[in-house]
Amino acid sequence: MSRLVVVSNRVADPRKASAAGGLAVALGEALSSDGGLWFGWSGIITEGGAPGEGAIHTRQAGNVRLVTVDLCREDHDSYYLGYSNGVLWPVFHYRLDLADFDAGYVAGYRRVNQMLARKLVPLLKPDDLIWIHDYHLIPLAAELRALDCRQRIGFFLHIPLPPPLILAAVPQHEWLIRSLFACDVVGFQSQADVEHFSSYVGQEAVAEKLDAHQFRAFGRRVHAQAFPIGIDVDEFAALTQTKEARETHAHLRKEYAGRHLLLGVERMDYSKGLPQRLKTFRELLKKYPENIGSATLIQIASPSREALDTYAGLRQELESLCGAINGDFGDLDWMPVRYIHRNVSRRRLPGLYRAADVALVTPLRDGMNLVAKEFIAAQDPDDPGVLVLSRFAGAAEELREAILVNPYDTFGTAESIQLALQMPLAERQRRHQQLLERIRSHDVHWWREAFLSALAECVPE
Ligand code: ADQ
Repeated sequence: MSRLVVVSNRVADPRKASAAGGLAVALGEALSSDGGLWFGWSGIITEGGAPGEGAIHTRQAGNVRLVTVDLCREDHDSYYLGYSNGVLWPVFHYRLDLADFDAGYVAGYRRVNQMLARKLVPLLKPDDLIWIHDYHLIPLAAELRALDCRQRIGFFLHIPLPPPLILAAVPQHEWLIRSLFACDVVGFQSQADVEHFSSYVGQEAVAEKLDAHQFRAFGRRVHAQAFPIGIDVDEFAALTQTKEARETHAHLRKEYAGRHLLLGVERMDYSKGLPQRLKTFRELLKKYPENIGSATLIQIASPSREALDTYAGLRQELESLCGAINGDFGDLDWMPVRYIHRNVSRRRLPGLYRAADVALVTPLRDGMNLVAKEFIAAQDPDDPGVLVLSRFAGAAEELREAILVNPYDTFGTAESIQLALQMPLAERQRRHQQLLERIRSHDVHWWREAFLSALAECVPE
């Protein structure tokens, strides 16, 4: 059997429950079942090191070998902060207004991808399956091929792929998509992403569509398909029974007895629609005053990418929105918003989800959104909470029984939240059962097997 080699920007010990970050959680699940090699950046930034060079570290974590590489400050700032998170992240989330097209970033992005390729090649075995993840590493497959790497290579994009005219705003768009054609399989989160890929390569690269999943362009053939990522449903459901989760659940249910609890959980990121959500919650209190004194929104937004100005600005905006709602509507014995700028431990999170009557998962754009799936898995089937989900999350393609909303429409979304708060038990149960079936049939194991089977079955050119 071929060995699995996973390459991603960050590497985590799969044996330890991960902190925030859907990718780390999902990859840990995928690798620990058969073991393999996990390769990426160590998270260490060295001051004064030479660009394009970095020390390599190796350690064993159960059946997974973790190999990581340090980055010097200059590489980190251009590859990670600059190009990955200052250009690709905003553009791929349709936020051209937030992109910083500094011409210097792409050189660092390319340099780091070249260095990672150079360090990875000597570790490879001839029949390895290489699985590269996410927007930080789009050119890596092409750099590996340039070093004569013949192994099968798959790439999975965790974030959305925007439509061609938005993608074309990135000055290096052609180079990025051409690099994907160095892979054998390219996976996306949703059918919408595949359609954007198909129209881009059709329009810009005059690609030939060979069959449902095969495209030929730039002199190579690639298999492109949607593989919607999932969670480990049984494991997550079991987590609701840990001591910490039960304590959290019991504590919240006691504190909010007779009241409604709404919940939002995410990294603090402008793609997650947090200001719009708070404005919607204000609208809910205004339009449906029966919620005053009886509905509380717990909003957990863990710190993320704070070195970037757009993220620091978002934090200030949220703090001011929360302060204004609490000031205008709060009372001595009730505060409408409890805002927490921290990570919640993974052992407590399921208890929190289970205690909530309504989850607000309302990103402006999201590749998939695992919080939506975790919320479903954590519910008590006899008395489940209701998922209010943005139609712009990749998860909305699958989770049709959620209440789908347009998060830009604060008025309409407030109406939908009111519906969710008043939904009769039988309807909550029916919707939850269908949603649970959906996340079970496309869980993280399905995701891994579907992607790796497509990769193992492809015939390299
Ligand atoms: P993220 O943007 O990080 O992931 P998401 O899919 O929701 O978004 O995953 C977040 C994960 O981190 C979840 O497992 C959640 O439980 C955890 N988490 C988030 N905030 C937390 C907090 N405050 N405390 C504790 N845990 C927290 C990217 C893409 C998504 C895609 C995933 C996986 O942006 O669209 O679904 O990768 O592919």
